[in-house]
Amino acid sequence: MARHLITSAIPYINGIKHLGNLVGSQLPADLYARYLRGRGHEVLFLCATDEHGTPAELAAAKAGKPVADYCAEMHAVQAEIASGFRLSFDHFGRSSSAQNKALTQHMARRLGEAGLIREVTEQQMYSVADGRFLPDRYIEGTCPNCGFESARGDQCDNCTKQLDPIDLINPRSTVSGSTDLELRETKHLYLRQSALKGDLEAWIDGKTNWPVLSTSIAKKWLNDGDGLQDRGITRDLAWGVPAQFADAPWQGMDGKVFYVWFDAPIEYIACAQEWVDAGKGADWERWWRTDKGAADVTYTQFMGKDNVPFHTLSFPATILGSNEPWKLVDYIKSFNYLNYDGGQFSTSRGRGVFMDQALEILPSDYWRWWLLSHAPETSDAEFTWENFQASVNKDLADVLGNFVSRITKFCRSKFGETVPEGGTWGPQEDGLAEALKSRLSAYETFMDDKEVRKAAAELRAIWVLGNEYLQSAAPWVTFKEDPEKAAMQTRLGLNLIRLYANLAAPFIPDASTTMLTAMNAQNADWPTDMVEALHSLPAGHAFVVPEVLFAKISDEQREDWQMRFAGVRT
Ligand code: B3M
Ligand code: ZN
Repeated sequence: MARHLITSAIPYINGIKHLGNLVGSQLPADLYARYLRGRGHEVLFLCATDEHGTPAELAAAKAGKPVADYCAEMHAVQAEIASGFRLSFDHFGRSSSAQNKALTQHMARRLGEAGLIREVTEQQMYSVADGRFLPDRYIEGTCPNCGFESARGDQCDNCTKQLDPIDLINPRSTVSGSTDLELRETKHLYLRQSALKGDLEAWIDGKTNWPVLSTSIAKKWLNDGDGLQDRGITRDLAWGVPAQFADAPWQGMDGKVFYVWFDAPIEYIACAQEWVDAGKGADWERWWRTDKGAADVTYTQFMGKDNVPFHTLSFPATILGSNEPWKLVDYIKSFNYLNYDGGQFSTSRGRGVFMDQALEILPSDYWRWWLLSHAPETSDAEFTWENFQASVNKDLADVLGNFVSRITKFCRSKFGETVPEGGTWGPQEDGLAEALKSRLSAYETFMDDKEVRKAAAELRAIWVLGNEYLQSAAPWVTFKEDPEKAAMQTRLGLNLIRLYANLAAPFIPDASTTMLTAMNAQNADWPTDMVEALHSLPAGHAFVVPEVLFAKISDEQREDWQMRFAGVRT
């Protein structure tokens, strides 16, 4: 039994996320966490809301609420939706927690004491109309790198380049739209990332098994020297972790806070403390401190590609620079973007399906299955309603759902609701067990490797094997001349349901529970021996015919939803 720490990128607090956000971090992280738990490993799976910085301030202002109240409300909303999607976080924390404040200040102090922080008096964009400095998202303009016209002050969404507000071409205030901006002097703290370049390079070079998407982005910023410019880690904002504190190794930072991207990843650690303080765990250090047991932990992070520079360079710079034995990430699984029906998901324009809306129209398993089986791993992927309808109807309703309903109903009609007795396996059954065994081993390999799409395809192939068996064994025909043989075939079919419930649990946990409950086999373990697994429900074991597992999506529903989600969320 191994120990696995898993984190998903922590979603910004400002509003409900769309399905593209979900499939880029939280959902695949949940898949992996469920899989590893299913295999008997010890897992700590953490996520939180990212509550500081300009996204939160701007959203709270728009909602007309004090930012602390806004964050508390939105945290509850996001937690509720996460549980609707069955995201099995051990804790869903908040980056505005007292734990994160203390740890962020501690990290900053360590970096300062190590000589890795510079105090810089610089010119910053000040909006005369708004009477304030314009950090990060308070300012928008044209990206100097790729020409994208709505690049934000902190990062270009188009090319992922990390930016400084003064880099933008034709800048404007996002508060008032004003272009009456001028440079004014203000003091900030800079993290001397450049001093850590060698260490970071050596560390990234050692990660030969990472997805190319993760290492290529890291190396791109390392090699052109760009990502490793020293970075300002404070902002002229009111909401955040105060940059001036009791034992700070600097003065004159009153009224300023740490940059949201400085404290957000530290929340991964603070979240484990929150988990303990909430009474859910006993010891967070054995997950995070390599001197206190975390050396045996495997740490995997999940995130969208735009977050990669911060996790491959900035956060490791904080950890390495602290010179304390914090656990560094072992594997970064990153995702491309999911597009929506010929364009992009757009939070501002309400284009696409948002997490709350998705759950209003269909149960979470439908979404989980489609999203994971189409995860944007090697390239961007696209959600279309036609494709969604086809996948749900075929994979879930026809292949899996139909198998379950056919065999359970057949058994009930001929043998009653208990696993029937009699007959012994022949070559066909041996062959099926062999085929399942090799597919299971491929499935495990893909899951271990976090190859989400390939794992989904393998799981589907496992379901197909059962259908093919049932089709050719045809117990409803066999029954007429050889009822004993039909009983054996049916018994095997019922055992397949249990097996499928088990293997599918990471993808479709609710359907899995329904299947296990119907088979009266709630405490099923991950199969280690296929022949044994296919005999685990013995003759005489009671079961019930479950409700329809998956309803098909009609053309009418599809057209209706297509219209409804085409734009402008109300
Ligand atoms: N909140 C960006 C995002 O939601 C950011 C991730 C932080 S991970 C430490 O995509
Ligand atoms: Zn750009």
